[in-house]
Amino acid sequence: MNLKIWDIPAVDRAKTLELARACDIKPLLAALLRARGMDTPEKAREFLSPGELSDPFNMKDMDRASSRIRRAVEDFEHIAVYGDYDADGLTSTSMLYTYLQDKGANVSYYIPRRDSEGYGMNTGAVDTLSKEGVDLIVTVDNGVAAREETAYARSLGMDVVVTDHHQPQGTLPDAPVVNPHRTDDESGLTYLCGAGVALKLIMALEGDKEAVLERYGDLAALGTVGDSVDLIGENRLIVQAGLKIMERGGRPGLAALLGEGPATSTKLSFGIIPCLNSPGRIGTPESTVRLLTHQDSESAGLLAEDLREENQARKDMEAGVVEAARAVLEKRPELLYDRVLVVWGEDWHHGLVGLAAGRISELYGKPAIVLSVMDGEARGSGRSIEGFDMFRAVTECGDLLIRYGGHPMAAGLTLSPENLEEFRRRINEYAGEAYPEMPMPVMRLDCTLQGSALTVENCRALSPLEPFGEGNPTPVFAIMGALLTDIRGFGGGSHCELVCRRGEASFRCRLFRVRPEDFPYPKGSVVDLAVNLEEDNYGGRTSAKAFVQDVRLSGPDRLQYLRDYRIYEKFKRGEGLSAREAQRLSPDRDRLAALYTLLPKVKGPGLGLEDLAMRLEGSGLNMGMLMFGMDVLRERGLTEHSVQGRMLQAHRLPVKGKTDITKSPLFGELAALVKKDGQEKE
Ligand SMILES: [Mn+2]
Repeated sequence: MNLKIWDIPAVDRAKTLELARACDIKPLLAALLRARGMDTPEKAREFLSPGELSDPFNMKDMDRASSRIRRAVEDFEHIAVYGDYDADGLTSTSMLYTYLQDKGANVSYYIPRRDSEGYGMNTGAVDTLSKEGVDLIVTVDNGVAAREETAYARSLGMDVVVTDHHQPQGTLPDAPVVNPHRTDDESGLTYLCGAGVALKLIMALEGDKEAVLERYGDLAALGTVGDSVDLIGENRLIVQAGLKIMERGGRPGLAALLGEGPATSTKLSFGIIPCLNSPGRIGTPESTVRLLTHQDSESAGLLAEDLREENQARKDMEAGVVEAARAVLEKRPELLYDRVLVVWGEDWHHGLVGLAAGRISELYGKPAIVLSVMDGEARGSGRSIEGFDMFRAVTECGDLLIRYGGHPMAAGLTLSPENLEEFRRRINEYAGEAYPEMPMPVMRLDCTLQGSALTVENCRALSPLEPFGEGNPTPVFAIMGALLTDIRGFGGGSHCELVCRRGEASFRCRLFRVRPEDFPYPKGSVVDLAVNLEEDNYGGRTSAKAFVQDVRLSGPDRLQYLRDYRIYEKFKRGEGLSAREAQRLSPDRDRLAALYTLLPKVKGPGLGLEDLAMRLEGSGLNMGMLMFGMDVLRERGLTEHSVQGRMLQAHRLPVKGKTDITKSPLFGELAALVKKDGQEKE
């Protein structure tokens, strides 16, 4: 079962109106600013008004880096831009390559392969560049850790300039190193991505900051959104400028990829950036650089079409990995009760395991690690939920791993396949000790809204907050207590459209990736909706569209549902329970009978778990008892069932003779797990 706890900050009406008046903005915008911590007119104005670009030479070593590159341009030395295969690395590469070409430099670029070379500089690549007659290597989005490779390049007679935004570890390479994370860098630009640092380098080379932003802001914006760095400070300026440039359609390849309609940060995140990333994952990353540096608008359409096709192939392959991972988990359902889901398979594409881990984590509301076994090695990637430190957890199992790295929300790891089972056991053992209660998946909302407020005018009131992204998320609104009057399919039946009524207002909203038959609540339910609001200009008509991020039944206490469900998970893992916990799980004969009578007589469509729990609340049956009770009924041969997500598939079986349901051995198993008072401290 996967439920999210909603966190909706209370709105102080008086203070919101005061802020709206002081800044001369709409109350809705004022409420959002307050919800995001901009609660004084000063803070609000500072956030809403664009600041200024700082002097690129504030960055340590920018003078050394730019003068070395300038000399290379003047002397027609062969310059190689050394990039990376993700959106940040590819946009950085495209930006610096285009700029140097425009300056008439002798320039080429090099992107390492994800599967065979991995991230960063390697000596094989340095050899290749040396044979090609390269005089100067300029790294973008990598290089700060390449101390040995830099020394090797210099031993072959090449110079190196490093530009990067990754945390330095140990001694810096012996070269000019531009990196806002250097301990002796005082620029304060630690939030820049690789493309942001490359943009600063071009500003240093060119002199006119504004002109450079105007010319390359679109590429820098793609790197900034693609790398999920916080949209604060100059990152806001970069993305704002970038969106304007894209709207004008300056770069042929990008214009072709963007297609019709306005450029928004959502469109970048969900439409453009996955296309830029796909070649680096499953194909040749150079296709992205070719598209981004292409000059001819006629053939740019073809390159964009190729990238779209490759992205579709990536999506299909990713869905395949997710399906395969789910099949593994559902074949051994006991794995689903683990605190950290660990799942692996043979020959899953390495470029896709991270995306698959994100999807599995989202589906089950738990941290998830997906690994692929290939060529005698298991390589994988983990994605966490807020509050659980994935990197720490992986580090605790470091002795089982060949390589690993990451941060609290994500980690990468490599190990020998024979250690996989032990790794799964150990990371869950660690999680059990460090997080007896795992953090609940939380959905953060901005404020509540009436159904009648889903208007174009309100969409536009939000635009001063743009660009949305990391650190400044797209606003999410709660619409409470809406009557669900219809559930329709669209997009060939793979998505839902919900038709709702609240008071006089009726409205529709769209829920992606859930088929109408998998929607957990029946028509006529009263629900709370968490929605994003977006202006839509389809076929010349402007309307407001609401996209459902989450939906729940109005009324019941979700936190209690989740808590009781987690007691049931503890029982399934065979962990010790307190007497009170065991009591929360243990239904009496009447409650079991109430549960039994609500189940259909024959196999049919699924039942929503929360819906069922709500109907059973009157008989004192909670979510934990419901789950435990289903196991009892099955054990007694009375029913069959399975659980998927928030849906229960269950039906009664023909009854043979009399059965005493309270005699199920499961009650004995439950009692055996109850800790005696004296043992509780151990
Ligand atoms: Mn990066």
